Amino acid sequence: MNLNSPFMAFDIEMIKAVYDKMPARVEAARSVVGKPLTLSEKILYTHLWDGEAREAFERGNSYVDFAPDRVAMQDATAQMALLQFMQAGKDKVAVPSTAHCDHLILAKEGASNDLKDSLTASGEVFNFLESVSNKYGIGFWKPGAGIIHQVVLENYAFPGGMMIGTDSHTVNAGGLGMVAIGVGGADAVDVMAGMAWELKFPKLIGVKLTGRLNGWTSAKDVILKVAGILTVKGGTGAIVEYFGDGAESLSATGKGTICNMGAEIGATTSTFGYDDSIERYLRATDRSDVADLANNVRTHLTGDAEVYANPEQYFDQVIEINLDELEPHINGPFTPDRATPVSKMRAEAEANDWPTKVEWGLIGSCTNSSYEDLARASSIAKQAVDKGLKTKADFGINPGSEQVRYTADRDGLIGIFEDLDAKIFTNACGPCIGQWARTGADKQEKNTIIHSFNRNFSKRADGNPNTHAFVTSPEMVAAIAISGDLGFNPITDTLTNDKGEQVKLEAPVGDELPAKGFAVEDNGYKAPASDGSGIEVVVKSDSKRLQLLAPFQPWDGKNITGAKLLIKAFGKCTTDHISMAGPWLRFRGHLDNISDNCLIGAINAFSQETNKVKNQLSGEFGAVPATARQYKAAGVPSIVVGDHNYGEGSSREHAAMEPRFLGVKAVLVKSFARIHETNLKKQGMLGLTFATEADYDKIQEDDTINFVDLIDFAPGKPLTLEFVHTDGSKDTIMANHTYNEAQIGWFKAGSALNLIKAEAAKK
Ligand code: MIC
Ligand code: SF4
Repeated sequence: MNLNSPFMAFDIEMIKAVYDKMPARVEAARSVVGKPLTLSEKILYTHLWDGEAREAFERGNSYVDFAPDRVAMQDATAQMALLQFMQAGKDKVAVPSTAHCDHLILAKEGASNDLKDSLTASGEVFNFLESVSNKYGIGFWKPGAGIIHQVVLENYAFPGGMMIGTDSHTVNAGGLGMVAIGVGGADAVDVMAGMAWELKFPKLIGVKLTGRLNGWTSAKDVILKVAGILTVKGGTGAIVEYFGDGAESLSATGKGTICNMGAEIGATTSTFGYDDSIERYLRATDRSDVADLANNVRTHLTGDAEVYANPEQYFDQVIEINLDELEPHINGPFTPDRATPVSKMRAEAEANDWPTKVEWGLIGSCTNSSYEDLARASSIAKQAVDKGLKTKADFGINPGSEQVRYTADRDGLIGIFEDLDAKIFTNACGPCIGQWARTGADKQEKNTIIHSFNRNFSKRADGNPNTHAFVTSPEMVAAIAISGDLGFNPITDTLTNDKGEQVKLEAPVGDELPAKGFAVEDNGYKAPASDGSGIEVVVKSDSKRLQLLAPFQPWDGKNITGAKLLIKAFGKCTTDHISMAGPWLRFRGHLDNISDNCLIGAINAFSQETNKVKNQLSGEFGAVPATARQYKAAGVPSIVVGDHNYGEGSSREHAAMEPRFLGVKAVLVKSFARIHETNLKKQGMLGLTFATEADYDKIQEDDTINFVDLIDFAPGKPLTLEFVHTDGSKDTIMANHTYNEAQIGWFKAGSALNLIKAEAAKK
């Protein structure tokens, strides 16, 4: 282990401590549960806050306190997380934590210019993150170091550990056998402040993988297929545990990619048992000491044999996928669960009138540009060069980390892409999060792009609602970018080369790990000061990018009455609809400014329009944020109504803080995505669900809303709301909630942070 590496002594001691306690905790859990255990249970029980195994928790229902081992934050969410942490009254983080600058970097011309421009444009934010990290003992990864999840996989993830991160794709670390969960910043504050972290004990979905990937099929296709089976809601409240021979045959980064996109099916997280491929990856990334420690407790780092032999008895749901038969998939457009096997794409596209001419192929996003991915995709690019083909679509690549980029460059992979005129963007999120200066996007033309990212919600990559974005494996992105045709099936189809000949692309090949080992000159890490007490964190009062937080007001103890309906959102309302990313990322540290994007992407159920709602005070129609600000100024509370899986997608707590800041008191929906529901609770909002879904239809545009029994707010007791219509009639609607005693405390205090502050002040 290299002492200058970011992997500090602090971590190895922490990992030892986890492995020391694991055997006894697993044994105790096995005896109280009274049956063999899945891997997920072993990790969860090992990380119980009080360490006390007790009778089986009710899966999907019991709130349980956990003690995660570490925290990771990315720049776009770290700002809010750390602005909150600064208020928690602590000198230092209680567990190893890192901040990663990856989201705020534009993709335009290519890495060197783009990175320079982004350093200028977002320097204030990067400096803020660097100085807060330095002060509070947080490891800092500077812009260009890589995408948080690739960097975590390379440096911090370890089998059997538990981590949380302020990004929904934190789940990526499941690829190394962790239970890694995406959360809002307020949850991260709990753990960094040394407090317990609460989660509903998850349900368990087992995915048995048999066979072996072959030909054009890649790890990405496993999750594209699973997404098709489970849909964007099917994993809600569950850990997806992969096992079987097929699982063991996958590379560690491939496993990471599968776990990663578990976020797209709403899963709490996904994980794989420790095996040889994970061990190989640990050793290849300079962590032989971790592999040795893991080998000592190897049997605890995977599910019990009985579980995997009879999974139906131990998991709530079991899915089986035979990798021998799995076809490459392309998912989309507009939702990541619309799964189409490559062989059916042409017919699907024609039937649905999706443009088949592909304008851009993009490789990147989390671990979708690992060394293995770049190696396999470059093998396709190389064939194109050798066979006299050019890309018909534009082609761009964001390597996953500087270590991956440097190594891929040394091994000639980057050069191959460049021979094909690909643009190499920064080691960062780039187009995946809308940080893409795509020429012509403002014309809003109907067009198709294909990428290896996870998400393809409307407007996500380039802001154009008419861009049809499709998700596929990196190697398939390369093939389709070369053909320029969404319907191209490389398994059967040929392409015409510069001599007019018909040529075929052979199936991709590529090393799982670099034969000559990984290398890097500057990995981009900056260790924090050992004593940060003298460091001053400066936030300028006139800054447009950063704003210190003012506490939200506590509940006044009264029923909320006379509230107005701000918007009844129709259909899909993801966090991208509630708090758009792209250009708005620049305000992630400034609550007032970013609130101007509040719900601007949500579809108004009464008009099917976006960002146009009725202001009940003036009778006029206006933008959602402006209307909310008018209600707030008039002292009128408001509420938001929504459909199913409201708040799907990202972990960004801005989607909860903005409405809170703008005076919204409650969000009443058919169902919530997990992270968003917690974020609402943490920020002192009421997150409620219709007891009778059909009541959604009763809500009218001019409604005034009164809570009838909020003063009796108690766990397990539904709330009663009156919707008074303009004709004087009213509907009484029952709303369920999942608040426990402590969470009701957050609501009463105005936010969870207000409680932490009050505690800190007592000491
Ligand atoms: C995303 O992929 O949507 C993001 C950007 O990484 C988000 C976090 C964010 O909104 O900052 C996520 O997935 O949590
Ligand atoms: Fe970044 Fe995209 Fe991964 Fe989110 S999904 S962390 S935006 S690369």
